[in-house]
Amino acid sequence: MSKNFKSFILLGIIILTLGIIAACGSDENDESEDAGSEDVGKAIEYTLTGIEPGAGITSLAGDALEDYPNLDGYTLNESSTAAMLTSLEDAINNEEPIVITGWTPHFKFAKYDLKFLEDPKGSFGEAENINTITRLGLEEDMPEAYTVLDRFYWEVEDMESVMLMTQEEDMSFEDAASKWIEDNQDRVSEWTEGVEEVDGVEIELVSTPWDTERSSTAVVSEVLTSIGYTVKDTPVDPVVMFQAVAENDADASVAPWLPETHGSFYEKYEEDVVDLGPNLEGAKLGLVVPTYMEIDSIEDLKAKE
Ligand code: PBE
Repeated sequence: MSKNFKSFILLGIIILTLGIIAACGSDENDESEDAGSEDVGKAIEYTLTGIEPGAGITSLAGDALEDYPNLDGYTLNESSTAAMLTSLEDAINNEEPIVITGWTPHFKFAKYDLKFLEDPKGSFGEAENINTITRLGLEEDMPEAYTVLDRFYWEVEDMESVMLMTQEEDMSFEDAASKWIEDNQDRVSEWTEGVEEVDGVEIELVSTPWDTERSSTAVVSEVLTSIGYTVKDTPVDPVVMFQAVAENDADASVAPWLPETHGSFYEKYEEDVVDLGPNLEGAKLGLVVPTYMEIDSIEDLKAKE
């Protein structure tokens, strides 16, 4: 066989092989593109990974299941925030699809690459705030505490920095709050300026168990303690929090998420609490997925067949 002929055959084989590889490759691509949104529902077994049954976001996710016809037949797996975070981490480690009920501020957005799914029907609301509420009569009974609570206002980044200290430096919320106060003396002194000290008066705060509220309540508790209050803080379910303030079992809370998350509880007790407005603006909640998932909107979740 001539050398040229051998080269010719070899070239032929190479071209053929490349052709086959290219064909296989493009087939695979086509399939995975389809799988991108078509199989997400199936792959997650038509289940959204939720958190505690008593959370406001759990009832909003329930609304979303009603609002979106494509979510007909999907279920919300209610468990706990810790269980949701474990499932999220497992899914991310295996690059598997997962849809969680998620919110920010929360460290999961710093730790993982996540995105909110667009919510064209607005089931999860739009701009969400965290408000301060007090019981009726607190202004007359404890004017010093009322003034501090009324002035308490901070930014998303402030709350995040407290939460991050507890995560990354393994600090307690109390220690992280003290550190934040130490680093933000000017801000804190604006809240306490001109407020007279009290002598051990007891004040009862009520809050919820999530990191956001552990952070804010720890900061406010420490500031109230610094002007002489003896502060008691009880974390409870959101509905119980509103009830406690409305029924004078607690003096105040810096934990209500409004207008949407705890809106239905707020409406129930609105007449019996004093709403001091937002202590933080720019919270958000919705359905959240890892960025490697191709879907962008709740409407991209394919209906169960
Ligand atoms: N959260 C965090 C709570 C409030 C704070 C959004 C999980 C909820 O849904 O009630």
